[in-house]
Amino acid sequence: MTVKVLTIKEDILGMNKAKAGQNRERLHTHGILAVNVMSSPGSGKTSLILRTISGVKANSRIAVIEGDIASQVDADKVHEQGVPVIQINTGDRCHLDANMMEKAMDHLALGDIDLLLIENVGNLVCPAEFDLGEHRKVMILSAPEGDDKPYKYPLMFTEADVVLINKVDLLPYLDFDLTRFIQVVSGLNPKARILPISCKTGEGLEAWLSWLVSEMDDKKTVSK
Ligand SMILES: Nc1nc2c(ncn2[C@@H]2O[C@H](COP(=O)(O)OP(=O)(O)O)[C@@H](O)[C@H]2O)c(=O)[nH]1
Ligand SMILES: [Mg+2]
Ligand SMILES: [Zn+2]
Repeated sequence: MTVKVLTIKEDILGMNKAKAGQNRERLHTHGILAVNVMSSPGSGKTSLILRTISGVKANSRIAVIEGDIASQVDADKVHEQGVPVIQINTGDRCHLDANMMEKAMDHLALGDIDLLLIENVGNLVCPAEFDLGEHRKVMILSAPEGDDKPYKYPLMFTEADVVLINKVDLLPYLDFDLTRFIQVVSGLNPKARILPISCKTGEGLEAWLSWLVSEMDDKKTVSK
């Protein structure tokens, strides 16, 4: 019985991977950079997306896919910024998958998008396992969550291209050891870019935005 369950899980991930490949191909055709933003609930995914929209919308066409178990509160905030947004309600699922991503893409004018930001369901566990067809994975760990999370949720940290440490404006009130955290994450994932930010004060966001713009430029060059 146990072996059967493992087989099913492998099949699900295998099928997801195949669909993710199709999504990536479709994004590539349109020269779109897709970024999957993952974190626990409340770490600052929506805040980062809103900051990113104001940082790049003058020069780039953005669209957003919002993943939540229920509600459209985050999508409403993005919509207020005049950016196309699709809300996926996952119901009983605690992560987005490539099928959901495909359905959301069906409702977007892909020819009019340079950057597709995807806010995954708030969860530090399984979103890291499901490829959506995105090009880059970004994870946010907010300082109040504690500096021990890379030990407890290593996959999320090893999969991420960028690890953003959000809410650094709160560091004076916390026991979060920034130096140790950066050392541990670098040990797990030497390629990850690790950037301390505050979506409240704007600290560190320039480095994040310049990484994103350079990724978009690379994508455009590759798609030509
Ligand atoms: N102090 C502080 N609060 C923040 C920061 N970023 C987000 N928040 C707050 O954290 C809460 C959750 O943020 P949200 O972006 O909705 O998180 P999400 O659930 O990951 O999308 C909100 O009350 C935000 O105002 C930050 O850098 N500093
Ligand atoms: Mg949110
Ligand atoms: Zn899940």
